[in-house]
Amino acid sequence: MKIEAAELRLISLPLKFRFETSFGVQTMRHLILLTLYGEGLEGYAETVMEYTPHYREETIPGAWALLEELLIPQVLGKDLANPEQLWGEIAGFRGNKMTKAALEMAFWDLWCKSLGQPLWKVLGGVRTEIPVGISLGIEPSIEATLEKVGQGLSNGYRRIKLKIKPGWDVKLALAVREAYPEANLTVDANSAYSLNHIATFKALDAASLDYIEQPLAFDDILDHAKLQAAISTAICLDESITSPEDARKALEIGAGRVINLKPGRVGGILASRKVHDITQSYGLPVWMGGMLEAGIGRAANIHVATLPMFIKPGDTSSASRYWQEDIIEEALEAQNGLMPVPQGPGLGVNLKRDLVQKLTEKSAYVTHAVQG
Ligand code: OSB
Ligand code: MG
Repeated sequence: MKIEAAELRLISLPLKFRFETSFGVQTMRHLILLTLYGEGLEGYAETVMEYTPHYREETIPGAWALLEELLIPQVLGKDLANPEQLWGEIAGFRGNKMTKAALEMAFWDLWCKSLGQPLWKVLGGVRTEIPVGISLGIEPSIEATLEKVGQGLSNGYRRIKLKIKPGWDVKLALAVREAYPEANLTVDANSAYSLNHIATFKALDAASLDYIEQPLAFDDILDHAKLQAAISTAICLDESITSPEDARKALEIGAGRVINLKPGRVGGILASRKVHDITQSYGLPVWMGGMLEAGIGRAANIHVATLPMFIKPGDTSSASRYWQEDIIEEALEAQNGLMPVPQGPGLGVNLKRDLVQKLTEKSAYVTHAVQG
């Protein structure tokens, strides 16, 4: 597959809900939509990083420059037999996992389309629908949270994740547990705590949570291991895992017992499969995380979540929860907490071209290969 040209579009989509986490409030989702052209086909990708570096280090302005000036020129005009060969061209560039993952996602879509196969089959997936839950932001009150939890459960979602921050944690979790004794509940701190808060986490044990997601620093595993040894609830790592090696080291030292796998964060789909295989070798589950993806990224997450160890419900809930109108033609909607897997070639989804054109804030067309 020869990549002949690439197009970048900066798009902003208004979220249907105000999404507050310990690191900030989101009301819009910003993304770079990447299209790769080759052999008369189009491969799509959507970036996952935040506009600003509040979750991990990467940013949309940084990703735009890196894609336009370095990554795309590095692969243009080259005949690449598979995604491994794409990595052969870009692996020497360090870091920037989310940006590289976007290039890789578009190549997977293009390549699977050339094979006439859906991505999940090429990856070795085993499911045609995946179990999903929802991630609830920090709401104005416990009463408002209880109402949203109730709605989520009655819509069939299989797990409810509550965002927490210091001062908005134990009371909230215990109140939700009391109201919904049987619900599969988790919390996500997005790195807002330190080991000084061990008492808070010991108190959270009483809420019978399935896991506590990323309590400590975004780049830590050692303190997570200390915390995990001090509490009975499982720790789930999100921000801290940016590669298969991170996953191996974290599980080796007992920094957690579950991984939230976001393909962008670990450097793409090949890396996701490796993280998946590592957790399998430890006999531990993974689940598919989310970054408030629009249709392209949501579809990619669904395909990856068909791998065998994605046992726990993920964050890939119905697109209609997030958007008045998604950027793809297909409706990615869960039924009774199960999200069907698209069956067309590649990602199996098609862009709403008029809408994408209307939403585009800037664009660039890249046709030059790297010099020398
Ligand atoms: O920590 O999992 C997270 C969204 C943006 C950034 C980080 C996170 C999240 C979510 C939402 O929890 C998941 C989703 O609904 O896509
Ligand atoms: Mg998280």
